[in-house]
Amino acid sequence: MTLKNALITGITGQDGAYLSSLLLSKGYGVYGILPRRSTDTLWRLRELGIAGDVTLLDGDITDLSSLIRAIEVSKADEVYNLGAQSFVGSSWQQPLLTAQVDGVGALNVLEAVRIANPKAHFYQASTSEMFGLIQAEMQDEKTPFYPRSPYGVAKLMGHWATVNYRESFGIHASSGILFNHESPLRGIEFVTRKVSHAVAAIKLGHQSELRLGNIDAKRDWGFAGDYVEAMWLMTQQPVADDYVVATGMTTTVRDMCRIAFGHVGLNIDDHLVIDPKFFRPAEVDVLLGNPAKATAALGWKPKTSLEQLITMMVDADLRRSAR
Ligand code: NAP
Ligand code: F7E
Repeated sequence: MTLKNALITGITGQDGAYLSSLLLSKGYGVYGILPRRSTDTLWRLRELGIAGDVTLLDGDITDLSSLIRAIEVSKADEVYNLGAQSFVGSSWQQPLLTAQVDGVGALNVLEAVRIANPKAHFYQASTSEMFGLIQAEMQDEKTPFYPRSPYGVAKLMGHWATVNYRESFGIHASSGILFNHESPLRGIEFVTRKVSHAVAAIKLGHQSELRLGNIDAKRDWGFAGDYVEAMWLMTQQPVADDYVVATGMTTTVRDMCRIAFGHVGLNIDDHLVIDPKFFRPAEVDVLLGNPAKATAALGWKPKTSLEQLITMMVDADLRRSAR
């Protein structure tokens, strides 16, 4: 018998897979929205061995009626809105789609909750990209936002819609302002996975160089498996609120690369090529989060160091490439 039911948008993404695994381990019935795609998107759920344990419902966060139906069918007690066009780089090429999915999409999910089950607890996947051009050396829940990409702008709408539905309708709606989190299930277009994949391929002799853009950018990187625990903890609180989830450490892309290359005994200078193609129209130079509120109120702390994370990713890509 399942204790509670959860509905996850973005269930086929990195966080959707780890969150599903966490909720299944807690005895939840896990349902996910599956947007229509012409290619197979279930590889992450398969890699975690849980593809057969979740129930997938046709739907899209740009389609309100599919969301209402999904909340009704799943009888969801908790709704996690992780669905997004999440690649910052693409958001300059597809700003309107990004706004529809990441901004209006979040509003659609909130509306579906309000219409179909206003008692459900709601989680919104907000992001450190909302801080953009940082207004404080260390960013926390009180730091003013200054997004630097169409992605950051769209996510700000989702964030404020969450706050507004909490204040307007009393919905238990929390916004997790999560800093970058990575894993072996990260999409190949994001820099950590691009690096781990390339390092494995170079080590195995399948390629010789890695082309990157701005390696001076600094990010506060954590492990996705740790971060989905914070999402769940937010929806368990008696009162909904917003929380920064981060490690409190920041590292340049260059130093992250050094960890990856060093792990397999390669020298970064022999393989790294700077390619202007990967520079962005406006950059977020540095992000550094302060997770003190999440630690105090939720008892959440990151468990995985950057070294552990990057070596885990390189090892996973070595195994995949060897296969
Ligand atoms: P991800 O791997 O890119 O996953 C995004 C998910 O959203 C995929 O399952 C994707 O499905 C789905 N999706 C895209 N368009 C959709 C639509 N119109 N309707 C329904 N689903 C749709 O992203 P992630 O890293 O797991 O991140 C999860 C969430 O957290 C995202 O909202 C992201 O913006 C946010 N976030 C991520 C980070 C991070 O560092 N990872 C940090 C802060 C916030 P398809 O694969 O079929 O397109
Ligand atoms: O870039 C620099 C790039 O694409 C990190 C998403 O999950 O986290 C993610 O957004 C940094 C940037 O992540 C390359 O310019 C250099 O400064 O891995 P990324 P992101 O843009 O920080 C936030 C919190 C989210 O919410 C997003 O959904 O690395 N960089 N050279 C590069 N980045 C990429 N992708 N590729 C390069 O070749």
